[in-house]
Formats: sequence, structure tokens, C-alpha cells
Amino acid sequence: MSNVIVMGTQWGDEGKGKIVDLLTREIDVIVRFQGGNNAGHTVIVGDKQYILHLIPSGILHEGKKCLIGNGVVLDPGVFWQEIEKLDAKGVDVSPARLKISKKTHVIMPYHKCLDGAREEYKSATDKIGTTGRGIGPCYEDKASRVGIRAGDLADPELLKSKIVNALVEKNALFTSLYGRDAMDVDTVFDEVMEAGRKLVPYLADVSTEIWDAFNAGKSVMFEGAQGIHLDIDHGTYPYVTSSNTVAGNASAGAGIPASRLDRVIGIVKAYTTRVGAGPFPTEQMNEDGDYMQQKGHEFGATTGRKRRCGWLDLVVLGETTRLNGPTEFALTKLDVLSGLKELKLCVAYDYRGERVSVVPQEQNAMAHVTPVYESMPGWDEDITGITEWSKLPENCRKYVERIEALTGVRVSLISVGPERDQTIFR
Ligand code: 2SA
Ligand code: GDP
Ligand code: MG
Repeated sequence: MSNVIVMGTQWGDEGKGKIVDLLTREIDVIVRFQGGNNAGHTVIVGDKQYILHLIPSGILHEGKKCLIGNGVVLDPGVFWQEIEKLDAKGVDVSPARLKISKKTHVIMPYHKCLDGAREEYKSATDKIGTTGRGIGPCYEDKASRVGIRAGDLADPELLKSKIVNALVEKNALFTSLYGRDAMDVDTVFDEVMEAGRKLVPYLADVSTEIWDAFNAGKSVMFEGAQGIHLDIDHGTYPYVTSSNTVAGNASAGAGIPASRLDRVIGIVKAYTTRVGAGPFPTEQMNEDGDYMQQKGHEFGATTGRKRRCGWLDLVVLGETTRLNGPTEFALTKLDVLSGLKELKLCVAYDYRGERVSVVPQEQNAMAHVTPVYESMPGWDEDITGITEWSKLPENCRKYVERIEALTGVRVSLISVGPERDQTIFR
């Protein structure tokens, strides 16, 4: 297989973990390039469930190299916990096959505290509903040029001086604005270094690692986290995450030339979910939404929060297609829709008295659109055991074909259950 990007086309949790794990069979190197442990990518292998937050979802395949790029924000304690959990299940997590870019930014205790304080301080309608993992404040420090990078963990003196500087500002915020206790330099330093010193053997020049892999004819997969509509620039701002989730960021977030990327696989959930606050035009706060939530076990893989559910939104997918140029879609969780009498596809919005087929660009416009639906008949059959396209119920195939017709993107893979073999290749 050539070099490929896997990305979420909606608001995250489309099933990227399952698909990355599946495709890893044909891949040599798997790279995370943005986000942090806000992500929760689930992989089911037999009776074992793995939820990956920082480590690429290719780690379960022996001998494959897994890299964490410069665009990721990394919490050393969480990384170490993930290592220990995988190690306990017999997965090789040695530095020989798992590496962290020295340029990856580190999530510090004060980032997590700030994330919580900011959310608490906001009015009910302004809250973002973050995962509370310190993601936003860490990216803020990176952009402000005061961030701490993974490479600094190997230089305790530099690390301490950066903490001293950071706490001047953070403590002022904690004590004067947020009514919290000031943080102590040594306590922060010790907390970070407890896991941080164990991370030093994992530090590497990830950009060069990937470059060498390209030149050795190996195939590399870039694993997106969250979804396109949570992108800091192109998502439903301000209800977004703090990184660029678009496919183009694989280049900046891993340190590779865009010209080396061949395929972009967009993961599409057969319906839509969103966790956290923000507009969601096709949300169904009724028995259809409850059906999807319960049948799809839609709970946050990191926070355990209940995910909001609704119909598939083709306007959202249209925006995804324009922003990312997917060469194909992988359609997941199609099995969850079995049993619904009528399925709806949102094909346009009514917005300010006009019918529109693209996402309006004004801030929070998505909160003021009314979806225009096309209706399709559902199917009753349980499809979780089907592995061939031709064996799917006719209405099910029509639903997939309608998605292809409306987006102009081919569905090359259909997932009908969380396990590896519950997959139809077309
Ligand atoms: P943050 O923490 O600053 O990135 O939060 C900002 C928004 O981004 C959303 N976000 C997510 N949405 C879906 N899935 C994510 N990962 C977890 C999962 C979420 C969980 O796999 O289920 O467990 O709650 C994820 N990460 C960030 C977040 O909800 C905010 O809307
Ligand atoms: P990710 O963040 O995109 O990797 O997705 P999550 O892991 O957060 O959420 C997807 C959930 O759906 C996980 O619990 C998966 O095990 C599960 N899943 C993935 N594909 C399918 C599928 O085709 N059918 C069903 N029923 N579950 C699936
Ligand atoms: Mg997830």
C-alpha cells in the first residue's frame, strides 16, 4: 500500500481506531500527527479491548513502527500509563518500535488545571465541553512560543527554567482570576519528570525516521484524531479542538512533504455523533437518537460522556470532501442502523431564508440552519455477520450508494461491527 492518511470526516469517533488497526497489516509505519490524549481510539481484538489515546492504533501489529509526530501534544504520565497497560497485555512497546518527536509539545500540570478553570469560568452557553486533558492550553503555549517540548525532558535545567517562567504567568491567572492555588516549581518539575525521565529513550527525530522509511520504499499511515469539523480553523468554531485535524496537517504535524501522500481515507460513521458542546444540525433528541446512542454504545472513549446522535449530514461530508480530497471513504457502524424503519440523509440546509448546500462560514451559523432531509427506507436484518457486499440487504446497499452519489466519493470499505473480521472490502 502507498502512503495514506486516515481521518475522521465528522465530529470524531467514526471508528478510526478499528480501521487504522485493520489497514496496518499492509503498512510499515503508523504516525499520529495532531491532538493528544483527548483522543480515544478503540480497537477490539478477540475478547480484548484496547483504547489508544496517544500511541498509534497500529501498535497491536508486531514489528510495525509507531511514531508520535511534532504536531501532537503529549502528557508524559498518560503516555507512560498507556505503555504499562499495553506491556501488561504482551504488546511490544519498546523504544525500538515506538518513538516520540523531540519537537512534540508536553502537556504540563498547569495546562490541565487551566483547561478545567477556563471551562468552569465560562457561562453555561460558552462552555466548549473539552475533555479536560489540557489540550487547548498546551497548544496556546506552543503558539506563544513558551511551550515545553519532549526534547526538554532530556535537559532538566532547561525544563526547570521554562517551568519557572511559565508559572509567573499561570500562577497570576490561577490566584487572581480563577481562585485557585498557585503551583510550586519543584512540585510541577517532579511530577513531570516522574514519567518524563522514562520517556527519554523514546525521543527521536521523527521527521527523519519517516523520510528514511519513504526512501526505503516502506508505506506510512498517518492516523488523524478527532474529526474534520473539530478543526481549529475549519470546524464549528469556537466549539472545536485546538489542532488542525484536516488531512493537510499530516505534513506539518509529522514533518513530511505533502507530495509524498497518496491516499486519503475518510472514515464516515453511517450516522453522526458529537461529544461536547456545539451546533449539530441533524441531532435527534428523540427515540431515533436514543436508538443510535444505545445500539452504537455511543459513550466517549476518553471521558465516558454520552455522545449526542443524529442523522448522516451530507453537507458536513461535502465540506469534508472539499477540505481534504478523500480518495475513498470507509463507512462504519452501518450495523447500528438495522431496525430503523426510515433513514434520513441531510442533503441541504435552510439558512437565512435560502437553501444552501455548503456549510455557511459565519461563526456559529451551524446553530441556525435547518436541515433538509431526503428519506430512505431502512432494513431489519442483522448485518453484523455479513462479509460480502452482495449479501447486504438491498435497502442497505441503496443507502451506501446514495452516500456515494451525493458525495462523489467511493465507499471502499464497510464496517458492520467493531471486530477486525466484521468488515466488507469492496
Ligand atoms: P479538547 O479537549 O480541547 O480537544 O475539546 C474540544 C472539543 O473537541 C472535542 N473532542 C472530541 N470529540 C470526540 N471524540 C474525542 N475523543 C474522545 C472519544 C472524547 C471523549 O474518543 O470519545 O471521551 O469525551 C474528542 N476529543 C476532543 C471535545 O468533546 C470538545 O467538543
Ligand atoms: P475513533 O475515535 O474514531 O477511533 O472511534 P472510537 O473508538 O472513539 O468510537 C468508535 C466505537 O465504535 C468503538 O467502540 C469501536 O469499537 C466501535 N466500532 C467501530 N466500528 C464499528 C462498527 O462498524 N460497528 C459497531 N457496532 N461498532 C463499531
Ligand atoms: Mg474516539
